[in-house]
Amino acid sequence: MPRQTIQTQAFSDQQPGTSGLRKKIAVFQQPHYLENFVQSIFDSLHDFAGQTLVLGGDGRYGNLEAIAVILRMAAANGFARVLVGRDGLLSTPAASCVIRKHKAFGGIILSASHNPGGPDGDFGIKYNTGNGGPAPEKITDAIFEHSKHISEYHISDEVDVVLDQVHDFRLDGMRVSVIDPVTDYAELMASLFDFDAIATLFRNGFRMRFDAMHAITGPYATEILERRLGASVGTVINGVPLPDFGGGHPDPNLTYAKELVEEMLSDDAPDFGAASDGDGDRNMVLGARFFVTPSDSLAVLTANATLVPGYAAGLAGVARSMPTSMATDRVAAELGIDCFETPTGWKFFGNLMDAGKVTLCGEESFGTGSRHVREKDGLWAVLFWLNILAVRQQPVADMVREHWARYGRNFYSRHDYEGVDKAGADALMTALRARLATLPGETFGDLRVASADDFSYTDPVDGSVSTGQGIRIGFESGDRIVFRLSGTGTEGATLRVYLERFEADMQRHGQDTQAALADLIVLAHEVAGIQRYTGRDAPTVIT
Ligand code: VG1
Ligand code: CO
Repeated sequence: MPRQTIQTQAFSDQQPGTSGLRKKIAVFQQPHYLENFVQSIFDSLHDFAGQTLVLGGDGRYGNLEAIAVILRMAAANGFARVLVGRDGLLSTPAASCVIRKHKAFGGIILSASHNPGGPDGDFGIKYNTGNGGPAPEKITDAIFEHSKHISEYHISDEVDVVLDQVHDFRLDGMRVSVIDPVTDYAELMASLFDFDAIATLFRNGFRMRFDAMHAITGPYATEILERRLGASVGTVINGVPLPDFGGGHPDPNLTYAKELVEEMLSDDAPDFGAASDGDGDRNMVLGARFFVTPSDSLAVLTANATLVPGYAAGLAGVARSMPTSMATDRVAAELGIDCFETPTGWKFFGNLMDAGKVTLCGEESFGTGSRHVREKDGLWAVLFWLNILAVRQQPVADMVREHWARYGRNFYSRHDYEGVDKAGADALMTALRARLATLPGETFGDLRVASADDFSYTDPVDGSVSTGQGIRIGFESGDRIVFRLSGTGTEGATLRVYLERFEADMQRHGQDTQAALADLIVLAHEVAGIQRYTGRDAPTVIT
């Protein structure tokens, strides 16, 4: 067989505990860098000879070149078959779907999610296991260990890789099946949602805008929304995946999805708007002149799940990440189902789903998902909303206001301080941690601290413990402030401050969110010394 074993020197700098590698593309372009990481993945897996691997990415700069290298390495390492998306494309949730449907051994997804792409942008790679979900810490830690000691990798010399058409070919004895990236995923969606009801909604004049932000969801949204559900052509904007995402930042929030937000706030706004991120696992939804916070979105989906065919039998339970607002908790309590609170990041939900403990889960960062795959799923959430809207025949804003009237409203906002000095951000967290024991009982204006801790989570399924997951300060009023540092940024540090206030009084539901949280925002600055440690007096992004 024409293959080589290349001598290499380890220099992978993956952070232990993170589910993949996310770096500037220039870092990935160093000789042997990608190869080292891929070989470290393969070296961490057992008994995959003769098995199938799934492979695809979000189409960003460097995607196709990396796919070709990984195919050659998969062949040289003994995989029997690779399922790869046409043009090297697969959204993160579609990769999860394909792994599960075809009972693959695992999958490699190339993406840095919402981080910018292009020659100066970021690149990323992650491994998902046979359940379709992100590799658990056991595997990511093994990958990290291997990457520190790796001395050689295996790669085939065959370079004939044709990915622009659906077909099968042989690469050094390994079968490569180029699949349509959308088909399996679209079928799964059709099995969960009432496509006829949604199609009728569109036929009756319901208007929607979906901003794919020149990232991976364009082909998925165009096929499902426009072709299968009959939404008018042009419903999907920025629908062609571009290597640099058109110079944009494919993070579906009020700052970066500007074009969509402007239209949705205008007088002539469509009935429904949505956007997705770089790799298609997150979503933002809006009604006409109405923004739905991701935390409220999870609560609304939970409350209305039985209106959707795939969830008509009810939910086993729900889960939210710790910084996500507690709106869903009250819905779960009323439904009499469990609501789990997990650390930030999707992998914690996977165990709960595999064990059948939860059906829906979500994060405040626009990530929502369910047991249908083992990743969060942007377009799935959009279809869930459409299905509910088709049944309830109500504007988005009315539906959410009704929800608040029934369950109360959680005013909620996340303030991000992006690209701050790492040392300063670390010092801020260290200083906060040092005060945890003495904070309870302290008063700030009208607010008295009831509890303060650094969130730690014991997985109810496998008993593993994750510590240092974010500082939460709870007040006697029920208000809450959470501080944590981002684990996904590649420049400096990002401080995230999460603010939450429950409001049962209907009269105050109409209030502006930032105004409703004003005293908590001031307090967050005071208690953490944000300006002192970061030099910033205002956040970069407010959600
Ligand atoms: C952010 C979000 C988190 C999300 C993660 C991955 O992490 O806060 O909720 O799971 O991104 O999202 P962090 O550590 O920067 O706060 V993505 O779309 O990579 O898929
Ligand atoms: Co993402």
